[in-house]
Amino acid sequence: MSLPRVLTLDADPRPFALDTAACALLVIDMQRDFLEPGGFGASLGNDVSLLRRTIEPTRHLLAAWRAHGLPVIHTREGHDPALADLPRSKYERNLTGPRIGDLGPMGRILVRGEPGHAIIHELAPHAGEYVIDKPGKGAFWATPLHAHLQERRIRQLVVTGVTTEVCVHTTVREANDRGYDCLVLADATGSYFPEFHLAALAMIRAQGGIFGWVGTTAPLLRALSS
Ligand code: C5J
Repeated sequence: MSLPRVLTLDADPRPFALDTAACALLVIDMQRDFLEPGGFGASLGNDVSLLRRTIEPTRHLLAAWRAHGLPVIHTREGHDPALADLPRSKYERNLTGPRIGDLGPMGRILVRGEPGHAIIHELAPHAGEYVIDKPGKGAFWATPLHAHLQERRIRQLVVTGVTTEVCVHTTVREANDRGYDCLVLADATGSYFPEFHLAALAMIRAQGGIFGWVGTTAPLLRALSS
């Protein structure tokens, strides 16, 4: 099934004209460390079950997106086993629970190669999809993401993942400053704090879309299937 070059999608503050020849789906940090008990999110005292509502919309979107051979990029937050890329400030931030690098039920917390660092099985990357490991909250900092997108002439990002106000927001701000248009999907992004989720989305679409656009998966799924 061939797609029109441009899909016009309902979004705020105005419709988003998705250029199917210059876009990628960016799935941020859908890792066991954030979505399952015993990982990094839980170590900070969060109720990780609050993020699970994002899984089904993202799974459906991935299936529809992949059916057209459109590019998918996954990110994973984490650190190398020696913690050489872990700033002291980030390490010391958690005063109460186990810290990054400590052993938990899913291996060492937020460390690459450990079971908790993996993307949840429901959204596991397919062969050939680009997986970016990032030490920070933003997917552009200390990663090859910008070069990867530039090489492929990608100018638009459809953004999903967790958490809305931390890694999604940081990445969207970084992308915006580098000239990418971002459409952030509300039902496929989530936070441990529902009020932060809403506020973060409001910040993106405010002031005429100061950082980007906010939509949902439904119009995109309809456009991809029609
Ligand atoms: C956090 C993230 N919340 N992926 N990381 O520390 O949003």
